[in-house]
Amino acid sequence: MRIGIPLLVLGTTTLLPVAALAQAGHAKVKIAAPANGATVSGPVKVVLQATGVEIVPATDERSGTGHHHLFVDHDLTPVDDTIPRGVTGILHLGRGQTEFVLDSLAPGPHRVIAVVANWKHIPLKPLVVDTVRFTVK
Ligand SMILES: [Cu+2]
Repeated sequence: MRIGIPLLVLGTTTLLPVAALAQAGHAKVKIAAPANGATVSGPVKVVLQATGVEIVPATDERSGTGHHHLFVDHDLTPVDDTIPRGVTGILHLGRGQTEFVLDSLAPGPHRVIAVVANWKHIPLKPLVVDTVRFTVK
């Protein structure tokens, strides 16, 4: 028994790959820039950091992966539905990008919501989401 327990603990630790963490709901996204509450000059570069999920092009149909979406001054669409295309204020970073430059934001307050969705453009569950509010000078 004294030998068996440490071996069991070691085995459990080494058998937790990234995909398992994602499925366990540990995937997260953070909008690293702009900072929440910041006042910035345009154009505004949005920088995204995802953990627990592999960010890939939308053509990559594997579980444990996804691509970023930005809702710019736009509310989230229903989370069980496909994120629409061709809608002003909804951006698919479908080539697996982790940065996007917003070059036409008017001066004033803005809100950006980042959501990671799978190759079908359906948000991952539990939601992998972050929000920042900032002001353009
Ligand atoms: Cu998409």
